[in-house]
Amino acid sequence: KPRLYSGMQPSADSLQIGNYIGALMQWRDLQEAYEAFFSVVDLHALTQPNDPAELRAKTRRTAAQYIAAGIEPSKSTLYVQSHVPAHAELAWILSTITGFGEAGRMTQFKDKSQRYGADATSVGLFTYPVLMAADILLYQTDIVPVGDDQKQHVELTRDLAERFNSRYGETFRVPMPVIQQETARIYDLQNPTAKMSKSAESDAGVLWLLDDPAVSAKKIMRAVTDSEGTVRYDREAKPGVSNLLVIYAALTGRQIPAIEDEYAGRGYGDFKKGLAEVVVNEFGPVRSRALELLDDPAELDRVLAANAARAEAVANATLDDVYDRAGLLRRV
Ligand code: AQP
Repeated sequence: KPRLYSGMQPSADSLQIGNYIGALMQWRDLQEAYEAFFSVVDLHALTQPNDPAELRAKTRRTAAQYIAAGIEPSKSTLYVQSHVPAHAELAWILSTITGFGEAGRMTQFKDKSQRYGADATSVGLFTYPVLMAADILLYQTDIVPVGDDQKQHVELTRDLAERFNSRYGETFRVPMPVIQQETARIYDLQNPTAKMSKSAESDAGVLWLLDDPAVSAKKIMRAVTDSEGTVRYDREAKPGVSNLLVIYAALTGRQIPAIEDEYAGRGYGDFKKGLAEVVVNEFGPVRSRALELLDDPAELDRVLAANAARAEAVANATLDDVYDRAGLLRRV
């Protein structure tokens, strides 16, 4: 089977519906046809300020939500990035073949460093894409399903793989990014031209996977719309309603025109009630399964340890080859 790699940062207590629709639902479908590696990228999360106890909790919570959303740890390799030391080790090697100017062109770094300010911008934030390249290349990955915003990082990964291969001989498989559809992009309910995000300033427009169903329903009823009153997809003129239609369609597997027809001549209130029901029905079981898993952290940790061992076997084989080719004297 071809290999697939993807991951998410444990940057909040709960994932949001954009992570679910844009990533988890696709991962769940892809895990049948691919040998998949899904990581909770805690080393990446360290590039933002973190409370240590909270980071640990968020890491477990993120893993529990992967499983609750249908990622099967017996089928896919679901592990915590820092459990496999090869990630940090390969990142170092790759950093030695990454140009300073090349890394400086990464738009996510430019955006984030501007947002954080000079004092909070670390070297780790700068080399984030190199660590991401290491994540992907360690597993001889064929495809990387990512959002549009990560495309540049996967391009860098490909460049680094090709550079290493031409300098030291064929070592890495060169991965392809699989960019998710625009219809899989979810926007903030209160600010529907901004991407819904775990780190949004206000949580009024964020639908959390682990929110109480009543809270999710209330957020949907309060979502920003427009004064036209027609349930119709038009991303430019009606970003709020269009976003709700995309969520509705993604969670039900229905086409947007069919949903528009169903709500033709009815107001936004009815439409929002319908969507709230869809969201609560979809998330209810995911939420209770995640909470159940979190009730037994020892068992969850055991699953993660077993999966890390599987990941490590693949990662270490690549790293060994890399060290050897790069000319590092091997310990006997
Ligand atoms: N709004 C979104 N719509 C569709 N997909 C989304 N993803 C995130 N937000 C949306 C996808 O979820 C995965 C999460 O990746 P990440 O945790 O590395 O960080 P991110 O993309 O930056 O997601 P967040 O939620 O906005 O997190 P923070 O606030 O921590 O940066 C990716 O596959 C992403 O495409």
